[in-house]
Amino acid sequence: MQPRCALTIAGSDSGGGAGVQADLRTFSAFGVHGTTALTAVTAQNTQTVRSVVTLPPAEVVAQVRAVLEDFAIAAAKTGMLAEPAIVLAVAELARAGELPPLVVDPVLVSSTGALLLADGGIEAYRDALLPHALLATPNLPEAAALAGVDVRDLATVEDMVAVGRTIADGGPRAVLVKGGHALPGATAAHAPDVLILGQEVVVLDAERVVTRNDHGTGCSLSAAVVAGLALGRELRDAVRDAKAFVLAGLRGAADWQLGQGHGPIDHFGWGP
Ligand code: PXL
Repeated sequence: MQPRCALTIAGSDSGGGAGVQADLRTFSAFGVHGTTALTAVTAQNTQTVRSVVTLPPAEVVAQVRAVLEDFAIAAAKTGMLAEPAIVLAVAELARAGELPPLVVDPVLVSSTGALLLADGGIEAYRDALLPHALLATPNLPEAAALAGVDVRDLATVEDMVAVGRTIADGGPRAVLVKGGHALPGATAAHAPDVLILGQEVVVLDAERVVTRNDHGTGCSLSAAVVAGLALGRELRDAVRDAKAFVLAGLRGAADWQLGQGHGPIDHFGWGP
């Protein structure tokens, strides 16, 4: 027996809560060996993103190829891609058939409100990268941006289904619209996600964990799906398991005080 391998194409969070740091912890929690193609270095902590340095797209591609040419990578994800040129470079790898099944987490802003994607990035995702995704995992603001609607118009589960279908029409095989960014007016005790899988709609309901320690939940969710896929699970089961994994992580870290702001979740069941 030896571990399966997965790849994350994402940015570094110096605070260790999100980005490749969260992805690698998630892969490890599933017993999957994680490889990385770094897109950007962020100087950040639990409170703020101070600065971002983006790597040249060619260097992102070089990392991806170095990994893919040596490891049997069973599944991959993208996180923070920072700039349209990097989105397009990854899309070209996917178009050329060089990438394994791909989960695209269309990262736009950090949980502390910093912009993590430059102008033109949304269009690059929509037109070039999403058509090659097995699964896209937008949260509500990201889903609204990708579908060209106002996030304030996403008020019900039915709205989430509609926006998910619009995004799915653009290419990804499946879309998971994440409700964690509270639907305005919806039941605040719940955080329903909606999975669009072809004609099928699966509503994944879960309690909302009230905590400031929510940094890296999106990264961890998409990484957990990738880990599940790498372990041979069906997409639907991988998504369910991933949601349960993040919920457990939120619960375990709910009272942690690592940093003064949005701390990380509990990837390893360390608990209170
Ligand atoms: O959660 C999105 C995200 C992705 N990648 C990096 C981040 C963040 C949020 O802060 O810092 C590097």
